[in-house]
Amino acid sequence: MSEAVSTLEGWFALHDFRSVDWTAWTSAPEAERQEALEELHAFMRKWSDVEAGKQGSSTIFTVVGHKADIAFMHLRPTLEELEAVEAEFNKTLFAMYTIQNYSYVSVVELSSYISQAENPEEDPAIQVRLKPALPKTKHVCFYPMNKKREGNDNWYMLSMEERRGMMRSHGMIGRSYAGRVTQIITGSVGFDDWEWGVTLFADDPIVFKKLVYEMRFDEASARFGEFGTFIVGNRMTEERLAEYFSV
Ligand code: 76R
Repeated sequence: MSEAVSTLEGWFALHDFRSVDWTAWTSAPEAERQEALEELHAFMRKWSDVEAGKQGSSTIFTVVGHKADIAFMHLRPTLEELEAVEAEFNKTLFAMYTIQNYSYVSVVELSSYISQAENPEEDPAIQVRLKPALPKTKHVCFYPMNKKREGNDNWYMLSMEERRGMMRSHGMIGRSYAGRVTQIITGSVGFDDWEWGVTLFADDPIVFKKLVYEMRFDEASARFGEFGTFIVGNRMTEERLAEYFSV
């Protein structure tokens, strides 16, 4: 049996994708729409307090295309807290105008292919990656992925050295995008339908296309990458909320 790579786990993650029931929304009384938006504003303020207190992080983005209209990404220290944010939101007036059409449950993961921390609990650089404040970039891209397990292309049958070599090459490509993109890798084996969630943050959406395309030529992705649905969108700010939902 090949050696499993050891991983460090940080905050739990929920990606919560919602479609807006536009027919119900546009025909709702103005006062009700205002109340619903006020609730969402209140949540956004509460979530920034959670982030300031280093008890998690949340971001909202709008999704372009039919897959959803609005998406929430929450990071929290425990699965119970993650459930609580989702349940609290579900009880709002605003949530009644939404339909949850996709969600993804995972946990922030750092693997040890490239570097191994001596004492991760005490290492501030590791801790900030395991418990990150979500970047406030203009755009977000999310997709789930697997490493292939088929015939000669079985990632899980490779030796540690072979996998490490490929992850090194993968990391080098990633690093050439430093400053233009931030990736958060969340592991979801045992939690959701794919093995990882990939969430990318950038101010220029073309960077998502270039990075993902360049990686397709790299062995770790070319031979072993299997991808789910891609979702891309624009960060929602308190200022943009009124405009997006105005009727
Ligand atoms: O964490 C590190 O910085 C070390 C190097 C590194 C690892 C171990 C790294 C760097 N990644 C790692 C692990 Mn990654 N990553 C993806 C995708 O679309 C595709 O083809 C793949 C989707 C992107 C775009 C991306 C970007 N990475 C992983 C893993 C876990 C694999 C495992 O354990 O088997 C997956 C699934 C994955 C997928 N990667 C980077 C990036 C970028 C931009 C970097 C550089 C990060 C930096 O240096 O800041």
